[in-house]
Amino acid sequence: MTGAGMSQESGVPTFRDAQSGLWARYRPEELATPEAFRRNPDRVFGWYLMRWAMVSQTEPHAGHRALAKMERLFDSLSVVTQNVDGLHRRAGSSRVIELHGSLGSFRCSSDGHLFDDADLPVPGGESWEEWGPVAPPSCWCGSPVRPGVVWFGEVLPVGALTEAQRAVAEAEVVLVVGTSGVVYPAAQLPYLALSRGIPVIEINPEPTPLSEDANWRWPRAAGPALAELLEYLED
Ligand code: BV8
Repeated sequence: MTGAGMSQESGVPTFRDAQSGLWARYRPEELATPEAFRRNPDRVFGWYLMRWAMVSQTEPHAGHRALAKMERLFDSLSVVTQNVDGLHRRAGSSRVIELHGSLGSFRCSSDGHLFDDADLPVPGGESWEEWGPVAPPSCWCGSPVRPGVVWFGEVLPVGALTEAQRAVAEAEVVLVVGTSGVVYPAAQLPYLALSRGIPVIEINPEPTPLSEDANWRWPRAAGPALAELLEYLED
């Protein structure tokens, strides 16, 4: 199970890192909600377009690649991620459960059908750091296009959550990598494993609410920890 800390070494700011540039004045929780989109669609849509452009320029790191290689060592390894940056798939993982959707899947805010990202507006300005609010394009039905992510106050995709719960409940071991464990219902998943006596290992340089309950805490960054684990497993 991974969180935003899994992508930190790829240069993607974690969800609770201070926002940078123009966005420094907003907390993510103030932008990642349906109310924020209704109230100020240009500001919210601009933030997601900037984030999509940013992650499109990043690369998976050794930790993402190690998880993809572990999938070939263990045919039942699944990656349950809270991240919306698509880096696990780009690293080669195929069994990826995206609990909170994906930055790269823009969709109609009414009937949810996907919007071709080739038709997305490309704001002016030299680079995405200078991008500000951008008016969302309209779907052919007239509704504004929205990012294909799960906002705070929205339910998670039922299939993804059910699949994640099954993967955790049937696991032999659960690695929890790079999450502060404050966002529910995702944060509940390690406790589902613990309630079944399934060992939970936390990989995170900082302690979290899970640290006391996990069977083992490895205070390391995701990249070196997962690369070292892969080396050990391949021996
Ligand atoms: C819902 C997409 C039903 C958008 C995101 C109890 C039950 C159910 C719901 C709730 C509940 N209590 C409260 C709620 C409501 C809410 C919630 O959990 N709020 C929190 C803030 C208290 N939950 C919801 O709204 C969910 N919906 O439950 O629906 C419902 C409906 C209505 C009313 C009630 C219930 C939907 C939540 C999904 C929100 N969308 N993302 C977007 O990205 O813009 S969540 C967002 O936070 C990201 O996905 C992010 O991944 C996620 C969690 O954050 P983390 O991944 O943990 O990242 P964070 O920055 O916090 O931490 C990084 C960690 O990495 C740190 O620990 C750091 O030490 C570590 N780290 C740093 N560097 C490294 C590292 N680790 C390893 N290596 C490194 N190099």
